[in-house]
Amino acid sequence: MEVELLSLIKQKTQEKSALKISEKVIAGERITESEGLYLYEKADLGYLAMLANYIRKKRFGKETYFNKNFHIEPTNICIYNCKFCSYKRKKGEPDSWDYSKEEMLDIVRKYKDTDVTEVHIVGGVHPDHDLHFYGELIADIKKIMPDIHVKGFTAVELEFMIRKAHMPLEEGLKRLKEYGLDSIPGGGAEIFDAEIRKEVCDEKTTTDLWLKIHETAHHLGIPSNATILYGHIEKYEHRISHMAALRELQDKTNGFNAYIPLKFRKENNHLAYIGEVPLIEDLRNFAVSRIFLDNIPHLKAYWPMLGKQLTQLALSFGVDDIDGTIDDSTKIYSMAGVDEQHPTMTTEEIIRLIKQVDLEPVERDTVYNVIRKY
Ligand code: V47
Ligand code: SF4
Repeated sequence: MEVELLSLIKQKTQEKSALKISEKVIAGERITESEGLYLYEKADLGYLAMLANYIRKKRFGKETYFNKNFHIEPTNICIYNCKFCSYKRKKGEPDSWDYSKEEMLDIVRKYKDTDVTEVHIVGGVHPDHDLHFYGELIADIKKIMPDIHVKGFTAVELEFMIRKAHMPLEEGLKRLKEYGLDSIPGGGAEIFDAEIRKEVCDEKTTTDLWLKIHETAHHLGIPSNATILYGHIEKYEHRISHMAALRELQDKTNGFNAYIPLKFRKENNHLAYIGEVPLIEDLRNFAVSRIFLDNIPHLKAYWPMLGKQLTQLALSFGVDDIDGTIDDSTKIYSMAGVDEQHPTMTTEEIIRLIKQVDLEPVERDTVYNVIRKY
């Protein structure tokens, strides 16, 4: 496979840098930040696909992961004002919501006798809700579904709820683990570069604190994911420095399971004037992420954001995971203009989507234990 790939790449490119990078990748060596930048700026898309797909196939063969999950979005009331956000509302605004604990438990009860394995909880940063409010929610969810995996709260939500409960960070995370928190989703990372972060989400948890929260969680045995929000005002160098920070932390903790690039969607927010990057840019970004981030095992295409067709294409650009079946309940993207207004896929649809591109669907749990192969 290696020899074939190298000779194919040699036929396709005379570029010295491209050849050197492919030799490194095939030898299992890490590429540098300037090589990563080269990939974004200069590399041919076909070459990127070959290299990214080579890595993906070497690790996972044709296996393509998904899980059975549902979302709870407790509230869209938020103390912050991220410019890219189409979702946040102020208290009292007509399309705001703020579910009571009982309303959220009613959502959980709908899944009680199903084979769903994960609940993903993410929402706005509500000014009144502290760690104990959410901790009790988690504990009560587990009374209804004792085996469900609770993947909950971005580092941004965690920072606020722990601060609101007047607890130090580590103690707060420990307490949430005791309540039943199993893992942390990757949101809130946005873009780590200080200047760009200031431009797009000035008030939000700083980069250092986002990284600290994930590092502390990993030390406590709470795994997590990481995201990037790309395709707005950032440049390629900022995507590279973002991934470099994650790669460095992962070297220390090995606590990240998946990297999830989130494409900026433009409707109903203050950055709408920028527009959206073309699909080709999404594919380039997936491939470079797969090649650069050599120590985060899974690369996830979040289909409710990308749409089903682009998700299928992404599977040839290094992606090995397409998230879950998801219920009707995620509004972050539908409010930002994504075509999938009711993002649900049945297990059969997910399986078909994966098989149509000659890959093998594998149902996993949140931490990638295999549940069933189809
Ligand atoms: O941090 C907000 C993003 C994130 C927009 O860990 C937007 O498995 C695009 O955390 N266009 C939250 N993106 C979502 C999140 C997540 C999603 C999927 C899987 C996982 C996981 C985590 O949503 C926010 C922000 O980056 N977001 N507005 C927008 N207009
Ligand atoms: Fe609040 Fe999250 Fe929207 Fe930022 S992205 S305003 S933190 S809901």
